[in-house]
Amino acid sequence: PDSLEINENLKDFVLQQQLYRAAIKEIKTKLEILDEEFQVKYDHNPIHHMEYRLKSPKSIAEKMERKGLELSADSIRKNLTDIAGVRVICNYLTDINRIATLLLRQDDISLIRKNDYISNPKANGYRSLHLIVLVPIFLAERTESVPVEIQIRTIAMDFWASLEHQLKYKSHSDISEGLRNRLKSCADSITNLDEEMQLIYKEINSGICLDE
Ligand code: 0O2
Repeated sequence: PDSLEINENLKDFVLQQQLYRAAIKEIKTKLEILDEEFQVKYDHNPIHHMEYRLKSPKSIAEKMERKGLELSADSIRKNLTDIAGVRVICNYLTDINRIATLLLRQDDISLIRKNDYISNPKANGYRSLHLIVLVPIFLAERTESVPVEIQIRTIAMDFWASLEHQLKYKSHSDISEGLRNRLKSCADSITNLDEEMQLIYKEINSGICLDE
């Protein structure tokens, strides 16, 4: 490619990155507004914290190759829906659906895919609610619908997923069956923990549980 073409490709790439960053900002603001409303109304924050990431060009290229897709801007735009990622770490189990429902109810948000790994955990024990949504970005000349992957999980689920991800990444060969079983058993303990913390929260907040 000549330098003009490289320049155009680069410009296209930078513009695309800006769109995905804008989409992350929109989702971040929407979620912060919901969280603040809950704080004011019910003295409860459903969101513990959020994390954001733009998929790196290297990860984009690897994923396109893995899926056997052509590495062009057009094909990336059409096929990858997780370039913009927002992770929402909630305090309690019930906060997850509450946040998802309130976000999806908004007029300008449309759901393109939902993977509910909480109702249906993955075989390794991974749990999280994944939503792929489209959010409109208003530019000077046009409006673009931009996909964002939102992963919603509790602090406990996040703890497990972060460590499991690191362990998988660090071990260069496949993890043995024994270790896989132990990781799954940690995931089961975490499920029990989440349920128990939810019950404790509910009792304290409905006044059933009195101080001894
Ligand atoms: P990164 O770096 O976190 O973005 P695909 O995205 O095509 O591979 P699918 O079905 O479209 O698969 O997406 P899925 O399974 O809904 O979500 C994929 C993302 O969820 C992963 O992103 C991880 O962030 C997370 N995830 C899914 N399964 C696991 C798991 O078993 N353990 C952990 N720790 N995280 C998981 P990426 O792209 O793999 O990586």
